[in-house]
Amino acid sequence: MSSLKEIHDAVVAGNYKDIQELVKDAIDKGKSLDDIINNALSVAMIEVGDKFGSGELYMPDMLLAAKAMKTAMEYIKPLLKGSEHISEKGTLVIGTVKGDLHDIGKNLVITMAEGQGFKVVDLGIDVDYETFVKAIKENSPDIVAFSGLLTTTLANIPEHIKAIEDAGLRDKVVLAVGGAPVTQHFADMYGIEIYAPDASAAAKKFVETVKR
Ligand code: B12
Repeated sequence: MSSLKEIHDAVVAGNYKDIQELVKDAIDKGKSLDDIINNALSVAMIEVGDKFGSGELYMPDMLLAAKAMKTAMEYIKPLLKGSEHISEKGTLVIGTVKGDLHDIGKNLVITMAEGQGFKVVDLGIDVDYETFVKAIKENSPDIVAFSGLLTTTLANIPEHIKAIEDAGLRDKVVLAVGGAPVTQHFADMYGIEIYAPDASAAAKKFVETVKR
């Protein structure tokens, strides 16, 4: 079995105990970190979601898969920082939108942005409008990013933007949005400058934005 397939299967099975060993093994066999993240770990989480949606897996399975993913990233994160070349620095404020507790995708975006030399202010999950506004005032970020996985809570995005506008901060930051149900069309609808379907593409767009 290929090492990527083994990592993928371990995440789907929620096998957080062996995951770091499998990741180490894949790296030893010459797999790139990008390959491991995008073609094994992320793909596995999408599969878990699909299986949850179809009733093949249950909530405890999802939690175990999430734990396996996090455990893998704990191993990968320090390696990523050392290996990526630092092209440009900027500040990113990021949080999962109000009402939403998903943070795996957000944390991946953070890892990739840090790998590109960004200073990241992580506001965590279930972040309310005022917390974003306060963080912008305190950190003067180049980019403010919303992560959202639930269609219900993504409906709060206009309120998030309105709070930033009301505080007179909208023209001081570039906004970004992402998460499984988010599309380019969604971003365009609310005048959000950056959308990316995955963490690598997100980090690339962040770098392009601060270069301008
Ligand atoms: C793991 C998981 C959980 C875990 C979360 C653990 C954690 N710490 O995050 C737990 C078990 C807690 C959970 C709970 C729930 N979940 Co859930 N969950 C998932 C699952 C399986 C995977 C999400 C994930 O981590 N994906 C992997 C990461 C890497 O992908 P990602 O998040 O999309 O992020 C990538 C990109 O989107 C992008 N990105 C992400 N953020 C950003 C931000 C920016 C700025 C940019 C540019 C890019 C970007 O880059 C990331 C990396 O490549 C999804 C299924 C799915 N297909 O998404 C369901 C899913 C999102 N959950 C769902 C549901 C319904 C729930 C619950 C309501 C279940 C319940 N009945 O209680 C609760 C909600 C709790 C709450 N209030 O938030 C539904 C949502 C349906 C919908 N359309 O709204 C899904 C789609 C499952 C399904 N098929 O039904 N969940």
